Amino acid sequence: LGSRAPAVTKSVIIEMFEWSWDSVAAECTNFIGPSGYGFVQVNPPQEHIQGDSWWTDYQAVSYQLASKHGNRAQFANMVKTCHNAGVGVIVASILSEPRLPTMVAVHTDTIWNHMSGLDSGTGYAGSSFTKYNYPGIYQNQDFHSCRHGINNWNNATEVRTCELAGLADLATETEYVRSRLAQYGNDLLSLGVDGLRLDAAKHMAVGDVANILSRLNKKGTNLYITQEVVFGGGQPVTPNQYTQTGDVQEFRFTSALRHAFTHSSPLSDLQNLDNKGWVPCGQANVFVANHDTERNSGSLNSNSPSNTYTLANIFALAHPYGRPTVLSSFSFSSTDACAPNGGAGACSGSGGANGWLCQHRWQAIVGMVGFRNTVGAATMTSWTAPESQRIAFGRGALGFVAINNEDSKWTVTFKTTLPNGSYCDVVGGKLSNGKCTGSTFKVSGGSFSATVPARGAIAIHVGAKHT
Ligand code: LM2
Ligand code: CA
Repeated sequence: LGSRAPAVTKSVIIEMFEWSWDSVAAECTNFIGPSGYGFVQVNPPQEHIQGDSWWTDYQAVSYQLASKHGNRAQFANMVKTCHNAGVGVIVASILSEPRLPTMVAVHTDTIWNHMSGLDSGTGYAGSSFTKYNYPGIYQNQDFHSCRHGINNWNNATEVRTCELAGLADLATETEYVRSRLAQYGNDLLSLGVDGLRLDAAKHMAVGDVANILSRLNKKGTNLYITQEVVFGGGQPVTPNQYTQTGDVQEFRFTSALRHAFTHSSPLSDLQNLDNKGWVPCGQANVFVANHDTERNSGSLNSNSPSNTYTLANIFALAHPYGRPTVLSSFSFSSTDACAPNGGAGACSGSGGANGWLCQHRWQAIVGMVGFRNTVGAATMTSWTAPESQRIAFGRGALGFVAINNEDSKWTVTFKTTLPNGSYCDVVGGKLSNGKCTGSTFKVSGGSFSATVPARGAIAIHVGAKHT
């Protein structure tokens, strides 16, 4: 890597779905920081209903930081540990960008739209509640008067004031609710949280979101906001309406990848994603799958055939559109099933352990994180798609990727603007102590020859180049 290489920025988020705070902290230190991820997104940390399903944490009952993932001290320790991640770990032995800072920023999934759906109960930390009455926090008048589910998604008022999945819907236009939600947000920020994923943002008016954000202490400095606004064809509430309050999760990207990688549409249609009417490139937060879509057929998931889940992740990390989130989740036989080991996430080597999938450790994925960190904002170059399910492109003179979503291997000579030299394929291996553990490709005079495996990919970049 020459001295004129651009400054590396770490842009990739991992959604650490259902990981406990202690296990996220350990993983930040052991792997996430040193391997080049920039951010972790963790589950909602506030007190929630009791129960055996993973989704109990989406039913808030108080703002105590006391959840099945850990208590306040553990949450604070996680943020601190991730901020200090990797200190003392030998970076070069894990990836090939030793100049990277190892700090990992922490984003918190944040529920501002609703409280719980149960009629009554006792929360995880002992708080009693009934629906519409959370003692000391909210009472009847703090909830919208539409006390039933959303029936008509073509009516913006219903989408914003009726009940998503029967969850008590907060009157986010009122002074008291806004101030209480901002107080919760500020509590998270006081513990060092760097960003918020606004759960169910679609179900809050943009003006309400803007108002609450304006009350946050860190607003305008370093706070990252990504908003969950699920696109629905023909609906009046759209993802693009939320760009004034932060990044927006672009679910059309998720479904386009599902269609393309399952051969329902040409992969080659995904060259330019800026002209599709989606959230603008600089504000889109994109993913192959999140915790909802991996369960509801909205996306590919780790059970998808023919390596398509991994190939789609390679695509998402290689393509310049949006800021990618990699899901790190667990295998499940029923969609409600809670996480293994009481949420104590665990990985092993380049894979998972105890039912945890540890997608963030898969070589193809972590290798592409290094690719993305290296290519930064470089424009797409040298696009080629000789067949609809075979694509390749460069990112300026910094990286090149080829994806073969066919059942037979693809032997080809690629044109590239990469400088001459020997490059390590980061999909199949890594450069470790100057040796590539996978295939090496030799660029000479603006081209290189390769055989891309059936349902496979190769990727090379100047950060993993033999000297
Ligand atoms: C989200 N984004 O807007 C989360 O990404 C999603 O995971 C949440 O649903 C949802 N919004 C509410 O925050 C999950 C889960 C649902 C579950 C809710 C609430 O996908 O299945 O709903 O959390 O825990 C469950 C029951 C549902 C019931 C509801 C209320 O599955 O049948 O509805 O609780 O008791 C009557
Ligand atoms: Ca609402």
